[in-house]
Amino acid sequence: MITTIPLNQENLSNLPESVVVPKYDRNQLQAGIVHIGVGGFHRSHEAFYTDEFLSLSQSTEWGICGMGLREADRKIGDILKQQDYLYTLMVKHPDGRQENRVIGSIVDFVMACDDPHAATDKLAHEQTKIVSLTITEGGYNFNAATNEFDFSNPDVQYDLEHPDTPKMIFGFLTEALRKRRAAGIPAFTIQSCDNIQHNGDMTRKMLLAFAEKQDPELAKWIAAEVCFPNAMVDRITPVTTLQDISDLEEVGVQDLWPVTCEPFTQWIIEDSFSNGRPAWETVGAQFVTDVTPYELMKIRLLNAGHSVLGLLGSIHGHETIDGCIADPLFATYVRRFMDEEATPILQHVDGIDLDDYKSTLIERFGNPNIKDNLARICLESSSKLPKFLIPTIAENLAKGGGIKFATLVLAAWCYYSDKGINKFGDTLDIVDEMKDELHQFASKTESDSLSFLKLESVFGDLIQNEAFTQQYCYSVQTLYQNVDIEAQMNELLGEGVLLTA
Ligand code: CS2
Repeated sequence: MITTIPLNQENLSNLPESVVVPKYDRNQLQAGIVHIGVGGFHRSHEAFYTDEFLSLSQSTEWGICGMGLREADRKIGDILKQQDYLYTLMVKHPDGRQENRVIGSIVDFVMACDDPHAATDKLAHEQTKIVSLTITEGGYNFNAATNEFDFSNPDVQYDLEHPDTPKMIFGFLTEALRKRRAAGIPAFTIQSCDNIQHNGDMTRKMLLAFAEKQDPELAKWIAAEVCFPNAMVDRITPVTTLQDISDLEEVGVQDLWPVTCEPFTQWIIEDSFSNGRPAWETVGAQFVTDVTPYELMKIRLLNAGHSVLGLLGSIHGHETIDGCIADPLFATYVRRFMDEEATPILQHVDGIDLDDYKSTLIERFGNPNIKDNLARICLESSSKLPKFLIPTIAENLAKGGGIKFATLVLAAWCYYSDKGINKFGDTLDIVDEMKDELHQFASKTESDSLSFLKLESVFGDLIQNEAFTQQYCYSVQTLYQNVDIEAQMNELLGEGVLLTA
């Protein structure tokens, strides 16, 4: 019989020897970082790097306080609290090996929506040196049609009028910075960890748009004092399943919400911090002066590759990314998309061989122990595709490059949003803030093939390009006539050898 030990600080020394535990004194840690949006990715990435850093250094200033702005964050906050903010990272190797490591870098959690004053006090505290964010691609309140901050959002309107009881991220950051300026405390760095090209610049632009409307003087101070480093972040982190929880129990650890991830991890950051930072370079992060080529490479190959497999695979009836890669048709399709459409418009990346990078991506996608569900990949596609895939189409159109592989993905997305079923008629679980709008535009496709593309806040002006609309009409009409996505993929690939996993 295996004894299962509940995870908490007191039990750390009783956990099975195979489980790595933090050896540093967590009681001494101050929270130099407040992280907003503690999901799986933060826990497998920044919190992991920081745990590694704390294990190697004598530092006491770089613990992490998690912060939740939305009701949906309560569950993770409560569980972390119950476990003294500890959790297990289960790193799953392709050969079946699994490393279990308890991460100790998170030392506190604040539910900001319960007490906005306390939350902005925490952010404004002089010990807080970095505010990092994983608020998802859609969290930046950016309108793709106008390229500007979206002031029509009711929460933005509320926050503009209620500076001291904000609801959304930009209201919280602005109020906290106002308090810091008033108290003569230096500004914190705002560090985005979302998959957006120039994520730091995007955060800066959005925050300044909001702050200028609310308090132009403060906006000037923010512009001068706050650093927003751009960064490329990478580690595939599937949604935790009940099976993961019981697998960990088999090992002897009772953790109510562990995180699973692949062994690969990468973090490339521009070294621009307002108020100090952990020496993350000592634990594998890379500091560079310009992150542009790295982020383009990652977003346009990995994230876009995921979306290609996610949407085509969902309609075909695949369930996971590794399931797609085990299917030679899908493995070949995604690689051809990468080689023929995404790569030609990428910049040269110093020290990186793009062919190797893509081969590694296919191997990572194929890790049979990372059961990365297509539902996670397709989640919030309306904020992902405008960042991951549509720019590749637009740039290829401008430069005369190929677009057929990516265009079929948009046609598949239309079918997916319209019908919400796969080719067998099974219902797909669609989660998207724009689900209703997507459905509304997609559902007119049978009478107007271009209807879906009229959703300007997602597709921008793609509909104006004739070369694109021709290809799109062909794909969407063929798909609606016969939902045999496989036939269209085969047709686009033409004669050629299929990759085998
Ligand atoms: C995925 C990412 O959300 C998505 O669609 O592509 O979460 C991806 O797994 C990570 O960016 C990997 O670093």
